[in-house]
Amino acid sequence: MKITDVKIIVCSPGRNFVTVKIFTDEGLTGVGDATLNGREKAVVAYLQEHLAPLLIGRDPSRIEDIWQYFYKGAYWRRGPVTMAAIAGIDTALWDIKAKAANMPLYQLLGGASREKVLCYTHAQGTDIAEAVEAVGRRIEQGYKAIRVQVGIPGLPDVYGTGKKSVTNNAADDAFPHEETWSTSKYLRYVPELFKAVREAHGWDIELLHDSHHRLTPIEAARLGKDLEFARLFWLEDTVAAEYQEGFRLIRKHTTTPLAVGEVFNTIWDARLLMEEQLIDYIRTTTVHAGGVTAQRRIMDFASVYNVRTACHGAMDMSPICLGANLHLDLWVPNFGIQEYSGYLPEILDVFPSAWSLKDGYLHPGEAIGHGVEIDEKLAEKYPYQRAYLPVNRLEDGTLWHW
Ligand code: CS2
Ligand code: MG
Repeated sequence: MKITDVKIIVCSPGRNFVTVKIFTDEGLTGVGDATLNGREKAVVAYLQEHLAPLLIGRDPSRIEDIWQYFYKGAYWRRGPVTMAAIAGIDTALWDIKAKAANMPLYQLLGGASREKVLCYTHAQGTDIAEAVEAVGRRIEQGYKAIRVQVGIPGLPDVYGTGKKSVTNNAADDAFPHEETWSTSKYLRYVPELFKAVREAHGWDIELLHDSHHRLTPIEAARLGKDLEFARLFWLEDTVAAEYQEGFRLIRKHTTTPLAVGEVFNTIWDARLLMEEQLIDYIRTTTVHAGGVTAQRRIMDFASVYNVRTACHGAMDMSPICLGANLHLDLWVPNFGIQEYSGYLPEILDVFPSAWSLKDGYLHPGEAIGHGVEIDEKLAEKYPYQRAYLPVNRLEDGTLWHW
């Protein structure tokens, strides 16, 4: 079999997505997600100019060799743009290989290790009452695990609670939306949120929270301690994790489980965190960590150190990324949980998917390949529109972590 063409499809059904579609001389095609929220066109250029021309004529079954060729062959290794581009190609090649083998991707990885994939979804409110109500609605929908975010009194809008934050897509602005932040206001208020949620909804629901990289290690340690009463499933992205050793301080002070890694793009970003068991869940996801080939490697490495998987699954991961994640989730022995923040209906129209959701559990389905396609005709109806993730400033104007 030979690769005959590679198409990079950019569309915006509610938000921008970058999709790689690979064609072969035997009529099989495969698709992969290469979306990098807020920097989509950088990945498109990387693919169109530097990688796609090198694929024509290659044997699509040589997935590992192609991955190494693009990873080592770049010389300038790693980074979100490079690894998202490689991910789009890699995921499409695994799709083709599983189709050629006439089986769902999870069978090619080693078969199912479970019957269904536990997921968590999002609930948020501009205040505690709204957030508590939102959690109730998610429980009624059957979810077993819910991430809870809340607006902070005195701050105009906070990550995960405003319209722009929820869609992560400020397409209606020429510049990134600017949020305002106060760590002290946040640290005082979040324990109140979880006290109210536990009082209202009890203990049979798993609760998660995302600090979105904004704390210092000692502030993260304080929050972890202050939240131990709530027995969270995890506290996510407390500290921007370039300085992995910083997590030793957090670990010393709290037993609240920690999750990190959605912004990581190679195993090296998480190596020390996992080797020293400074985290409990690794959040890398297929589109940002270099595809199925690399994600499987990270998952296996994590299993050596009692770290469980927790693929990032916000709306800016396309249904293709979710589909590929779900095949890995069904196979991986050290599975933790899969994020599922849901999709706008127009997104699911553009990306017909075999995966399904029932009573808080997902399943990739039994379609051959990873089970997700792209409706190219429909995708054309949603042209790309430049959009930015928000930025975050402290009350004195200092540019902070978003
Ligand atoms: C968040 C994401 O889902 C999460 O855990 O951190 O929504 C994140 O803000 C976006 O994926 C960024 O594009
Ligand atoms: Mg997050």
